Amino acid sequence: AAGRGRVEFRDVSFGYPGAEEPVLKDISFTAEPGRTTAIIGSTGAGKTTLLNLIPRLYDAGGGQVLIDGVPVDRLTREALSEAVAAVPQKPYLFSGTIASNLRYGAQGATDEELWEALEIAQATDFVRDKDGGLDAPISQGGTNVSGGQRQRLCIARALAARPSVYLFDDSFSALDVATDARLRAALKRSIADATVILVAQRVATITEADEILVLDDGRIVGRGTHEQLLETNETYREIVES
Ligand code: M5T
Ligand code: MG
Repeated sequence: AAGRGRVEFRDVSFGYPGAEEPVLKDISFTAEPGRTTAIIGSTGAGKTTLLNLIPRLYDAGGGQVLIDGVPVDRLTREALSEAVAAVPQKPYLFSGTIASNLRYGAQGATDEELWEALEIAQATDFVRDKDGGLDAPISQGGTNVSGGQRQRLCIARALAARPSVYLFDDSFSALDVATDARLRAALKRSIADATVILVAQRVATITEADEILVLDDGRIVGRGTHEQLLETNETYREIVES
């Protein structure tokens, strides 16, 4: 992975082409390596949009997004895809095999490395149970595996790429509470040095974050730990208590 993976937003604004209202306004924060930064906010607040600016699915309209001090639009596509792995809100699998899906972004990974990624993603059991194991077929869109299995395969794909920055967009939502907890504990051990930015709805996922950003209508309206925000931030209380 390139650099150490410090992600910084400086006064970032963004609006979708053709839309009048910006979706993100004056966004500034730093996500440090070795730390988990959680983003919460109601539906439509701009969480996915914010994450998508990091791998340049879109470019910021104003301000800058930087990785290790370098604006993302000055990094090559290769450097950027080496540095950042994103698990999208609607994780996508391609037609092929489990292995070919996991190697997307990690062409050189050995089978052993793929099994390691699956182990962390809590996906070993169901892959082992599939006819063919790593070579089991996946249909276009991953329609032959469940939503939760799809999520875990996409998490394993991100792990196999060994980036310095992980983006998880609501990536644990289809998992039951116990699997979610095991997965996050395994992640904590195995990617302890990486920068993790995650969007989550489940309170347990958020409370462990080192810093939480509360997004409301495209602005950061609060930041801090779970305890700090519970005391100081009305929007946060409404979200976690709903
Ligand atoms: C934020 C609008 C969306 C909403 C706002 C992806 C996308 C979003 N939007 C567009 O106009 N075009 C697009 O392609 O932008 O949307 P978001 O970033 O998807 O919000 P979220 O991730 O916080 O919401 P959710 O439902 O995932 O919790 O006005 O219409
Ligand atoms: Mg979203």
